[in-house]
Parts: sequence; structure tokens; C-alpha cells
Amino acid sequence: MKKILFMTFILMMASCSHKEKKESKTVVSTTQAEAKIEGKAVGEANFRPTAKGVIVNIKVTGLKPNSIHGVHIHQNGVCDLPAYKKAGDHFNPDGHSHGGPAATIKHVGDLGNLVSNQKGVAEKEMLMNDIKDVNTIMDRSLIIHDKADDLMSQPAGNSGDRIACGVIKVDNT
Ligand SMILES: [Cu+2]
Repeated sequence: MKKILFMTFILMMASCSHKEKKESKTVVSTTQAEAKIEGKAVGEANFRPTAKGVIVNIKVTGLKPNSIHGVHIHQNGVCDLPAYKKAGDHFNPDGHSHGGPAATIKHVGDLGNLVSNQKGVAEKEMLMNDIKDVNTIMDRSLIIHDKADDLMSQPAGNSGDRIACGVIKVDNT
């Protein structure tokens, strides 16, 4: 912890003395995370920090062929069967409305949709431009829904039941 505080101090000092570079290269923390996804779809999500935001990479198998499924980060790191209710609502620290991943106003946890191929495999990589530190989403959950997220309906895009879940944990590998 002392080391982290010290690094934070150094970063603050650096940003004070070089204001013009403030936004460009700072990665708040190098921590990475992963979520092992289980349920009606099985797979993995990985999260890594970049200067522009956290990049999430999701790969799952076992979905219905050629189907679309809402995918979000929900606030609690609990994957309780049968319906993952304890995962709670979308992770939304800013109190924003629900939206699509390209929207300016959206939940931090709004990752849009996963689209499966004819084998029921879906892959997605996207930039979460609202957060730069993977620790912000640590010990929360990644949830896949039965239906597509319409990216508009409040509070969760009308995406139906929760069909798969993974808790987001530190990735030390
Ligand atoms: Cu959700």
C-alpha cells in the first residue's frame, strides 16, 4: 500500500509539473483482471488498463447460434444461482441513464451486446472509456443476458433473464 501511495504521489507531482501532458500517458494502475464466466454460456473476460481506458475482451461458448445477448458489469461480485439476482443492478457509479457502449451518457457497466456465430461462440473487445483503473470494477460481476440489450430502455435495455455470470478478480498471471 505504501508503494501505491508513493506512486500516486509521484504521478500527481508529474502531472503538476507537466500540465500539457496530463491526459496523455498516465495509466493509474497496471492491475489487470479476469472473470471466469459460467452458466448457459461459458468462457472468460479479461480487463487491462490503457491510457485511453480499460480494454475488455470477452470470449464465451455455448450461446444459441446466431443470437444477440446483452452484456454488462453488475455492481456486486456474486454469481448466485438460479438467476444471479444478488449481482444487483448495472454498475453505475455516476448515476447515469442506461445506454449503448458508444453513448456519452451510459452506465460504466454498459458493454452493449455479444453476438454469437453459428457455433454459439461470441467474442468481443471494447474500450471502456469511462474508467482507466481496472480496480474500479474489481469484485463486481460480468453478466450475460438471454435477450439483446436495446441500448435504450431503462434501466437495463430490456435484455431479459441473466443466463451467465463471472466475478471479476485480480489476474496475476
Ligand atoms: Cu445486465
